[in-house]
Amino acid sequence: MRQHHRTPRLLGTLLLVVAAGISVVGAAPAATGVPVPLGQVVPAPLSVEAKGAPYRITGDTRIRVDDSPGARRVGEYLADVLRPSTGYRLPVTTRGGDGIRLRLGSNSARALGDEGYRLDSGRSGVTITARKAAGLFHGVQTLRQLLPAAVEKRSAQPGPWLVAGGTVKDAPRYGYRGAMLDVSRHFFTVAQVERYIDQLALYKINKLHLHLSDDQGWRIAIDSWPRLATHGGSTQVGGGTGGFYTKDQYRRIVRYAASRHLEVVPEIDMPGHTNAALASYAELNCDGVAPELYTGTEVGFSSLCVDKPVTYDFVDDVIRELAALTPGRYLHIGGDEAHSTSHADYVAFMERVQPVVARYGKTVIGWHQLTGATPAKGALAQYWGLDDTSAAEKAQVAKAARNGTGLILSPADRVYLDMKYTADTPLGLDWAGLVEVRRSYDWDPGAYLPGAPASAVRGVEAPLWTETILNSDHIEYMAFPRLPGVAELGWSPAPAHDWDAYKVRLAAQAPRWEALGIDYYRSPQVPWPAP
Ligand code: TNX
Repeated sequence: MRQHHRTPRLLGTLLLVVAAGISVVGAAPAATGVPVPLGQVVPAPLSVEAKGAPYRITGDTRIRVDDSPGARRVGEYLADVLRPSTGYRLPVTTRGGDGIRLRLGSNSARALGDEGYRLDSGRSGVTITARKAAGLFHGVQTLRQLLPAAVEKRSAQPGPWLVAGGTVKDAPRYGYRGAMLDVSRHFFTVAQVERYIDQLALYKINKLHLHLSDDQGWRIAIDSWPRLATHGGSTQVGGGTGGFYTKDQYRRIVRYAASRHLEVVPEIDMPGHTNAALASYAELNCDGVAPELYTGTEVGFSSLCVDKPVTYDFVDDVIRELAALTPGRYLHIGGDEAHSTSHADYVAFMERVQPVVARYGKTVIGWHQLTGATPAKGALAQYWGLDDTSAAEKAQVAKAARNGTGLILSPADRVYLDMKYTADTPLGLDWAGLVEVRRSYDWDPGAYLPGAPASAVRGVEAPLWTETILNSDHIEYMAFPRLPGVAELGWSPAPAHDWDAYKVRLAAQAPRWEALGIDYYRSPQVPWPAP
């Protein structure tokens, strides 16, 4: 079965996978002799050609990696996924031969870029080829989805473990495919963050944005201002004990994310959303009086004191220490809902703070209100408006985009994972409206913001604000099934976008989530298999 035509120039040609969903009916057969169809993957790959006999993983299978640390690490990761459920030894070796092969840097992979890969499957093996370890890692996520859902279980399952024959060529539409977790409104432990990272990796998300400070809590240790964490981190929404990451814990999150090929984007929200900092140090307040800690959910009442020199000592210290902990390119400085800062003060503040980020070697990201000031050269603006955000506000963002500011799209009435699905959703908020699964998927990032050039769009991000989110079950119920759709918007070529095909591929993911213990919302819009 041929699902599309061979494309002469892979990356230049946006044709492709409308076909990926078409031949797919129903969910993945649970460990029968019928392999998962090659196109039944989320996010939809660039191209899929089903052909020839399947590969069968057996007790003799070896994972054969190139002799490089990056390839070996991906091989060990794959072995960790496959060993418990298959019960096989699956040694990782640099010797050639049949089996699962992970190869770096061949000619055919070059065209697929830093995150792309090619997967060839046939009787003698599965070969994943990529230019970089990140591509091998994404190829391994595809391989996981091509195996029966039971492969995700942590105890031995019967199999058989077949991978359909053929070729997948794949590369992302956007380089920025993010998810944000608000660890300020409610604090989440390192283990909870790592669990979410694993779920994001499954869908080829490559940025984890951590909202590390807000009115309700400061969550990262800063040595030069220790009370930020010890006092500012001591509570959360609802009055619980909160918490913060020590520098070592933050480094652990960064390392774990890197092992899943995600880059951490830390955010310190300024000049508003700063009550936790203002409560920790009286001198940061214009009147020199520290407010009480705050455990409610109102926004827009706090501001750093833009006229005070100490404010910029504080900002410099925080950005310097956070930049030193963060190997990634970006540092997010918030800038949203500064309702208690005058416009002139906001502009003056951003003029002074953006160069500090640059001085410590990072690129600024700000919420799109940053476009009301002058975004620094190279800065990215994260758009969180709605369909009915005013034309003037959209025009301001579009104008910045035409002047070179890159855009990350997080429209709140599409991809805010804290919005309720329906009026009955027990968790979440509804200020941006109700966001069912189809609504969150059915839009095009390339054509979303009127007047913004498609080339300004760097990608998409799904934020999860946590005013109502207390634990991993809550995170998962709000993220699944919307998160995989946002991941597909960020990864898959525009012509692959098709709700009717997508909803069938999405439905086929449910047995995987069940095997992984991921709680999810069984939206009536999706043709789920029986549980
Ligand atoms: C708006 S979006 C906020 C957050 C809230 C969120 C709740 C944005 C940049 N700011 O402070 O947590 O709504 O949905």
